[in-house]
Amino acid sequence: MVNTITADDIRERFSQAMSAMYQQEVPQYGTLLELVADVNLSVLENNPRLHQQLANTDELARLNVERHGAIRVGTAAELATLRQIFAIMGMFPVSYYDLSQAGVPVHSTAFRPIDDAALARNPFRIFTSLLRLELIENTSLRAKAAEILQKRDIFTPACRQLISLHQRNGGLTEQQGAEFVRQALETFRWHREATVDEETYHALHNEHRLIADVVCFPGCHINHLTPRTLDIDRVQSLMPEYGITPKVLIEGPPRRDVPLLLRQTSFKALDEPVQFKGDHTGTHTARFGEIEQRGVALTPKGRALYDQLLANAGTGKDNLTHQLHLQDVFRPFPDSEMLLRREQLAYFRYRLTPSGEAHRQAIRPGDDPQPLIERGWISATPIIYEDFLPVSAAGIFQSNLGNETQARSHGNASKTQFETALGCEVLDEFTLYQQTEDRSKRRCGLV
Ligand code: OOG
Ligand code: NI
Repeated sequence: MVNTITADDIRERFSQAMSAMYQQEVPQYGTLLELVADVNLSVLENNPRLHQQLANTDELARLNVERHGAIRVGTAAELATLRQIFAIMGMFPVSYYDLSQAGVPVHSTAFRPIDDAALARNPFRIFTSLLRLELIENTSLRAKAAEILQKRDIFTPACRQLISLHQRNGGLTEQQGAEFVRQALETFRWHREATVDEETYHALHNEHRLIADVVCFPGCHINHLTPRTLDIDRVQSLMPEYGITPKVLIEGPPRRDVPLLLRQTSFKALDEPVQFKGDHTGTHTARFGEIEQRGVALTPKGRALYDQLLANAGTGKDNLTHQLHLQDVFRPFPDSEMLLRREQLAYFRYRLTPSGEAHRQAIRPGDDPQPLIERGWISATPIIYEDFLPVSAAGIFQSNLGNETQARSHGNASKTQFETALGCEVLDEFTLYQQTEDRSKRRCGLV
């Protein structure tokens, strides 16, 4: 095909277009981007070792473009079409998250790039939730919600045509790619005109605020777009100075010398004017802001320890008490790259240094990397966690649903049901990290 545009290029353009649109829709997001950029710059200035490490691992360039967004859809067909759209952008479903345990009637996956080069270029991710209508207890309301969802098409006709064109031709031209980005973006735009009357909105809202959010609008509006910071504690404490009110607690692990997994915080959802059918107006809270700090991806062993410690921690009333308590609770978790590596708690990327290159023939498959690292032949850097944490996601959902939403269990996880809706299996995150580590070892001659 002549003049094809790559999936990486389409994703890059789409994430830029999405960020520009969200800045228009939610001006506080622009302020948040400035704050995060300022803090990242000062962290790098004060920490030359981190600066060097990020530069060496191609992480520096991606930092300023790194975002994740979140959307919620209502039907299996919508989810399956999204899978095709994201595939065109080189994003694939990784992991299954059951949020029903936290009283949120959805289950989710994250669409994201999976190979090293694509992640280094632009690791844009979309946390995507599917509403579980079967969890609406009131049967007539459930039927009504299903009927409303059946009637809508959240994709533009041109977007559908470009998806088919991509499937037929195995790619898009530059011009088609640009048009695809424009058309796909429409699905994620905020619409102040609801598709239902005020009464229906309130009936669905009373069942669960999230149900109204998914069912009552003509698209699946992006509900937040999250930049990545290198110091989340600093951003959280500076937010009020920038006119932003953060949620009380930072979710996830405590601050560490070697950051683990993912830490997140958000600011409250906005009250936005809505026009209902039949000429009534009201408000809806949908969109909010979030920031995150990413750390090393944990192995199943590391993750089990993390989950166990976090379960013991509970939640504190204010962030300072909570963080100090978490620091205490996490003491058994080793906090040096060397120990995390030796105890196989986290994944690392191995590289030959220039002197390692010179001694390549002395390195044998099966060699213990540790002495080679000490000799300066091999460097090992943490593999960044690219996924999400269900407990953290639940905390983010909850804080933006209003704290009146108490946790209630909604039955069993239903991964198979989710995959049927999606039209394929979700990828296993641990397998992906293990493959990345193994590939890097192979390049060094260690396996
Ligand atoms: C998604 C919340 C989860 C995260 O970063 O964990 C999430 C939503 O509210 O739709 O985005
Ligand atoms: Ni998020």
